[in-house]
Amino acid sequence: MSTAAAKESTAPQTFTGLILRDKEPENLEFAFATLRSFITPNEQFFVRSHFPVPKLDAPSWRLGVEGLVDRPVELTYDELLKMKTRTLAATIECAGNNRIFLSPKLEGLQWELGAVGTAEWTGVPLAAVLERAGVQPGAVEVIFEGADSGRLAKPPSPGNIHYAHSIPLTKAFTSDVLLVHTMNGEPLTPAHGFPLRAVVPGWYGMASVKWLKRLVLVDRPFRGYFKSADYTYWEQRQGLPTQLLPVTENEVKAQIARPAPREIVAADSIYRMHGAAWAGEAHVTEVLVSTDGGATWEKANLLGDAVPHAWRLWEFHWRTPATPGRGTLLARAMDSRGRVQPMQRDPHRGSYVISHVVPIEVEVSGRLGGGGAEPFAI
Ligand SMILES: Nc1nc2c(c(=O)[nH]1)N[C@H]1C(S)=C(S)[C@@H](COP(=O)(O)O)O[C@H]1N2
Ligand SMILES: [Mo]
Repeated sequence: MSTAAAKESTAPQTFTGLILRDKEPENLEFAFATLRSFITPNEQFFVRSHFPVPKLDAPSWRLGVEGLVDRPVELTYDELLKMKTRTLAATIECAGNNRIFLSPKLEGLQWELGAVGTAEWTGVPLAAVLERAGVQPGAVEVIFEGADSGRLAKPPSPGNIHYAHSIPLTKAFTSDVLLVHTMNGEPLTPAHGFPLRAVVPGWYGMASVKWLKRLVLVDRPFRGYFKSADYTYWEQRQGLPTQLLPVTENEVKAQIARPAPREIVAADSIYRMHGAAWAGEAHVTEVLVSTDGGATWEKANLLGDAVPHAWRLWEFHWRTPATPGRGTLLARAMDSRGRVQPMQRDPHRGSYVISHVVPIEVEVSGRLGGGGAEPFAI
């Protein structure tokens, strides 16, 4: 037999790829129906990039800390790796997740359920880096500037700009905001922000700036493109849209992983439904499931332990109807702040923060046996 004979490989039992939402720049969605564990493997973690991935190499890369600081600092990759690290699990959800469910259709990437994932992030607390530079009293925000850039055509066009976002110092000095170099135990991949990215737990993904280049301390809220022209919504007062506000913290939300939209499930059987729920800076206290289109609700089992800033997996054993036909499944979360996931879309949120309960339509079939997703590890 030839020594060159390649090992025969078989397709894995479960889908491990990503769904392509845009080719250039590459934007990839996690196939949410394949949710099987609390941690999303790196190869399945969604990718959201506005510009092409910048080519950065660790030896020449630097992180600058500038603006209202006592001493501007420049840190190398090796210096950052030597600093004391903190590791935590956090969920990142893109503010455009679920956009495909909106009607009428809105501009932007048509994410279904998978512009969300949970990783174990390791990095240096942002506070430690800010302390090295010494933050001056007048500073109120830190701007994260990415190394990626491009031209945005939509008027009024800012021309060629870098991706940038900011957080207030009150958030920046909380211990969970990290400058991350390691994702699920591996160095960041280029798509996820190598060599260094911010992770801002509890906030929508746009604040977790990848390919960090500079931290800039400023004395008034940053109103750059991605905090004024994009990632904003109209605040309503007395029935008037009074000002454009930036998208910040995650809302409370539950999603159904299985059944998937239009999945065919067996009639007259027990189907193990499962999914995840998250609540940004709060924690999920309850997930309710309706299998009759919202007429009645029952409690789902919350799995594992509550982890701050991370999703909570849940399951529900559904006795499927005896008669074949269309079924509508709903999941609804509540959190420790008393927030209840809304049933209806708030039209004032524009094309972001799509957090209302999304009905999942399934087909109940008399021709199938069994049903439900395999149990998974927490
Ligand atoms: N530099 C930079 N950082 C960025 C972005 C970007 O386009 N450029 N996209 C943001 C958005 S909108 C999201 S949802 C998250 C996605 O992180 P991921 O690609 O690692 O999943 O990165 C954020 N950080
Ligand atoms: Mo995003």
